[in-house]
Amino acid sequence: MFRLPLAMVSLSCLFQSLVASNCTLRVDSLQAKANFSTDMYVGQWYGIKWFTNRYVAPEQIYRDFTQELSRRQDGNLTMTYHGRDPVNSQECIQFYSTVYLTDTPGKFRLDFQDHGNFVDYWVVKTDYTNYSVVYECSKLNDDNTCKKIITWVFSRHQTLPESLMAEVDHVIENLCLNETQFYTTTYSKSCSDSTIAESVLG
Ligand SMILES: *[C@@H]1O[C@H](CO)[C@@H](O)[C@H](O)[C@H]1NC(C)=O
Ligand SMILES: *[C@@H]1O[C@H](CO)[C@@H](O)[C@H](O)[C@H]1NC(C)=O
Ligand SMILES: *[C@@H]1O[C@H](CO)[C@@H](O)[C@H](O)[C@H]1NC(C)=O
Ligand SMILES: *[C@@H]1O[C@H](CO)[C@@H](O)[C@H](O)[C@H]1NC(C)=O
Ligand SMILES: CC(=O)N[C@H]1CO[C@H](CO)[C@@H](O)[C@@H]1O
Repeated sequence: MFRLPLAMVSLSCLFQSLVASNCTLRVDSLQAKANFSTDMYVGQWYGIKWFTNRYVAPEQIYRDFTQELSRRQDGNLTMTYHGRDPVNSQECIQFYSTVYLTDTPGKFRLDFQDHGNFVDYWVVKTDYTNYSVVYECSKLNDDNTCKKIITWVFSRHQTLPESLMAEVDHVIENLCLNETQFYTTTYSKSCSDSTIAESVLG
């Protein structure tokens, strides 16, 4: 779901053309949630739906997908991912990334699996207790539009009430994305039980 083989990237232009056509988002005009509070934002978030303009293989569309942010001693964050591969083993996967604070609250730099591949990880909208919309851009075009986008809609629960989904869809529209092109995350059996998370984070 995250870093795809290069051969697949060439398909991305196909997907790009599906993005709402009369709307262009310049990444440098995008603002993070005003007065963002990292301390209110940390904790577990359930993936509700997500979009990418790159090809995604079926086994990369994880079920039971969560991201959990926790503070490290130096003030930066650790992101713990949990999810279930729906195609192969159906087993839970787990991995980590480091999320660095920047001078702008809400605009993080994510070092995916700590391999030194940094992406912008920007919380554009959240109310902290119910939902969050995150814009992830890993490559810019020359005109400051984003070439490689992942956009996440998260909830503090496995679902999101209709009224909040409407708010979220409005945010998605303002990101020049089309909500009908989002993948929905399904939940069956949690991969992030607190017992698992605790034993791992120790
Ligand atoms: C969103 O995508 C759907 C299905 O691909 C398409 O029918 C619709 O016209 C798109 N909406 C916009 C605003 O581009
Ligand atoms: C598309 O954008 C142009 C220029 O911003 C605007 O005049 C036009 O009304 C837009 N069309 C639609 C269908 O939104
Ligand atoms: C952000 O904080 C400033 C100063 O505390 C306040 O004046 C402003 O209204 C806040 N903005 C939002 C959107 O909450
Ligand atoms: C985060 O990590 C960077 C780079 O190691 C470090 O300079 C910084 O002090 C850390 N803490 C915060 C809050 O940015
Ligand atoms: C609309 C809605 O469901 N809002 C909820 C957001 O989260 C707070 C705290 O859990 C709830 O009290 C609200 O009902």
